[in-house]
Amino acid sequence: MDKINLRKLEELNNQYVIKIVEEATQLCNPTKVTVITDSKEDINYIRELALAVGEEKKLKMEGHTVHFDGYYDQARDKVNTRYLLSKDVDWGIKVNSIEKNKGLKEIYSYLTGSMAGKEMLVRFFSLGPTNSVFSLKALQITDSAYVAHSEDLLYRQGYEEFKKLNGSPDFFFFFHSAGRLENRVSKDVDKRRIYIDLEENIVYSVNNQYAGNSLGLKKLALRLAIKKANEEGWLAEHMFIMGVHGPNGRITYFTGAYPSACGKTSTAMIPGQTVVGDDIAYLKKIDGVIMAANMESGIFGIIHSVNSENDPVIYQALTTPGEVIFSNVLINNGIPYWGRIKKDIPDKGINFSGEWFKGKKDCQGKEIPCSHRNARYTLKLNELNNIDSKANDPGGIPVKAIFYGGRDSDTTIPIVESLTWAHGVFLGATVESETTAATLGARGVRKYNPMANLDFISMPLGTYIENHLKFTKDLKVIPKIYATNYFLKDETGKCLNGKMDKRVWLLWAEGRVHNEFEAIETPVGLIPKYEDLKTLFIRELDKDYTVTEYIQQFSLRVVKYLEKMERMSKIFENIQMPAAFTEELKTQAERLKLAKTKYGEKIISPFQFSDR
Ligand code: SPV
Ligand code: MN
Repeated sequence: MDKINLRKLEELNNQYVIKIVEEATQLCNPTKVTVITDSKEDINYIRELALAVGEEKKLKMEGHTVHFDGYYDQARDKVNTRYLLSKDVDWGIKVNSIEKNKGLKEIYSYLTGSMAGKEMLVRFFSLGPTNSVFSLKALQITDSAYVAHSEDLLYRQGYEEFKKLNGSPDFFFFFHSAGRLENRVSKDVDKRRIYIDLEENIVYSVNNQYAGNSLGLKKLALRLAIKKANEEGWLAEHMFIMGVHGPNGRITYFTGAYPSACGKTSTAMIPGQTVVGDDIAYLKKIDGVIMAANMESGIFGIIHSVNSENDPVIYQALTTPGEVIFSNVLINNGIPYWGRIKKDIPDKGINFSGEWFKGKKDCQGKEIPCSHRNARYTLKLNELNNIDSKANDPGGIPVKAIFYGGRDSDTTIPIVESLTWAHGVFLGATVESETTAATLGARGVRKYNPMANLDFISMPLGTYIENHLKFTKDLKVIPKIYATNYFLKDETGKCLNGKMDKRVWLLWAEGRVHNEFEAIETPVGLIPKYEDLKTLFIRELDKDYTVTEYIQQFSLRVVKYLEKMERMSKIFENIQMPAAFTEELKTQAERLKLAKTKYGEKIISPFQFSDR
């Protein structure tokens, strides 16, 4: 390391940081070590480096670049993401782990010499707003300028924040190497490993580039944060945060958890509302109120089917000058294209498979689409014209309602309000999402995903749920909880809702928070009245909402619901869950059975319940 870079490190007055950097340098053998501060020059250096080494290429539009991950490195690698554990754990969920010493030995062997001929970048970030009780410090070492650049767009600078640690080791450390490159993509993907050391707050990631694997601050930091939150009495969630704009300029803040590709970003981006964050939120109780902060400051969003109709705000940002990294899309003549863009897609170009042409097949004879289904865009939230004015508030944002959503074609109604907080926790804990044709494996298989956080829960599930249940203790205002389902279909397979209908669900919930609408009690929770939805559909979407639509969408498919309760009973049978949760499961099933007997029907119209 040269003197200038060494001085930048020394200014932090943190011997732990110095030791980590020294050891990483010895191990990985980079040609050069560059320490990046919060200065404009340093950040611009990263931007330029990503272009100079070819990890990103300039596109026609000012500020736009494209990056490609390897053909086999297009999504989170769940199989090779493992906890380093010194003894077995029983978390009640499948835990992917490796014996700690064995795992360390393996990952160290892959990291040895991994940066030969490359530059090691040392970066400092703040998870959550700076100067805030939410802020966690994160040190990232990587040999990928694309990773370092992406983190610039997605996280807040933390070099100055690190000085405030006063030499303490209380920070997360993410150690990444893309490994050997061929055509600028990781060559040894068979040796891709992501190993998480919860005891030391370190994540090692090697032989990969896809952001979900390589960017320590994203889902890898979430796993460390979930453990830390459990120890300190707060919550780290896979949630958006948004401002819902009610009548007369009123803004009510919501959070919402949805599994990947189930409408989380599109909810946070619904026209007319403002966004605070779209992926990860920290929730803390402050003066008797649940306050939430976005631990990120940008969006790493799925680009498939983003178009001017479905996602006008994002589409606008993706088609105007500004800093945007496109990944794994199709490039033709310096212009990016992707599936369902709703404009003509050229027959050829460069995509994640290299030179692409329409009809190109992979080695298994399967047609390669123009862009990968998990192709993404990365941008700063402040590139968007709907960013909320409190997005960076160090005190966080007061949460008035929480949404949970899955992907379910035949069971759950579009929106329901929980009867109580505990019932809401139950609704969140029993989220299911169906696999789509675009994900690996069979179509329509239901996957259970509590709080949409299953992949990241780094502790016993029962304790995690218990933490949610007791979170309302000493609260002055208890947020309302809603379960949504944007994917309900009729018996012919037709979707029962339009993409924008969620705007009405949000505004109905917003009105409920302010006691403006009555609701109908059903065995699964409180549902909207037809008249209120009719008014809201006209007010928000200028759409005539018919009684037939209401009946189709809000009838209780009671047999299907009971099947879901059965599935849940089976799943939770062998997991140690809090008594309050088990009680909710039991009583909801009982209420459903009672209704089935009382009305003698498989499907019960919402009007039956309102006539009581
Ligand atoms: C998700 O899959 O939930 C994402 C993208 O937000 S990733 O960074 O891959 O986790
Ligand atoms: Mn996510």
